[in-house]
Amino acid sequence: MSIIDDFFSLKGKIALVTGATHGIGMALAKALAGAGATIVFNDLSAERTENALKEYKAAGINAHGYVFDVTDEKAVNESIAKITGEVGVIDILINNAGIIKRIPALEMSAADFRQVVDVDLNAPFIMSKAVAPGMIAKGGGKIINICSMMSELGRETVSAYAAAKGGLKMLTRNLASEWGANNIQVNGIGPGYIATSQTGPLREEGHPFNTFIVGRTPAGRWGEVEDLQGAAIFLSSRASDFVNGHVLYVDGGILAYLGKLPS
Ligand code: NAP
Ligand code: GCO
Repeated sequence: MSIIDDFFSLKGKIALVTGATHGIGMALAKALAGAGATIVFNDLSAERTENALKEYKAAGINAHGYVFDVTDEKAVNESIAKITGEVGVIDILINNAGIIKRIPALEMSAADFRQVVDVDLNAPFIMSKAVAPGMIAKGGGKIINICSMMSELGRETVSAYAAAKGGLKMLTRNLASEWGANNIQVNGIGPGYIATSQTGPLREEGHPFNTFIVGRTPAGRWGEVEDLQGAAIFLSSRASDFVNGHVLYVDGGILAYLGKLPS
């Protein structure tokens, strides 16, 4: 066996990626499939799940799709039991499903704030708690939480998202602390600004954010979903067995950079 296979192969592993019908989730699922894992994913909509199954199939991936809401604890527990029966015990969980609401804090309702925290922070807790017993019984597992630049930084209009993603970084550290002795590694990936539907409104022609973010990123460009694939394979594989509670920022250097001097 080559050293690459020994460290990075995911053959025989079952990976569940939440919200993986498109965007970052689908790219991460495809990466894990390429490394040999069996892919399970979910979405809120049956139609999007069906379409994604076709897209995975076209890419040569025999994925398993389920429809459930990651914030609904009862539905999550029932779905994990179903997946365990139909596919097997989950070895790798990627908590990817997420939402954002860009509303200034003074105008944001508590209901909107709660909804963002529910999807971006409470749901990763619910999901992790649902898969951990299977991992513990099996002797270990990997959980990857998709964090954000907003796990470290704030900006106008994203108070709920920043609160949730900052909380997700600390949930990552806490679950790593609680479950490390069970050989479960809980880590995060912190994407920079990535071109997906979530950031579509910020990338529209002429939007000042587009120029702002390219200037704020030492790499000088938006990230592509493929930029995150290597980090996902690393944190899912044996290569990261002694990496725990870490957030790996894949941001083209944003967090290292003070920003350009105005010309
Ligand atoms: P996206 O295109 O909006 O995808 C988000 C996915 O989450 C969608 O498939 C969505 O399903 C699903 N989802 C939302 N609420 C759900 C729920 N309650 N139950 C199940 N699935 C649900 O966003 P993305 O850009 O790929 O982002 C993926 C993750 O990366 C998110 O956590 C996001 O915060 C994070 N992130 C993104 C960026 C970026 O620059 N794009 C940067 C850092 C972090 P539907 O399509 O059915 O709504
Ligand atoms: C925003 C963006 C971000 C990104 C991402 C950065 O409005 O500032 O949507 O929050 O999506 O999470 O890492």
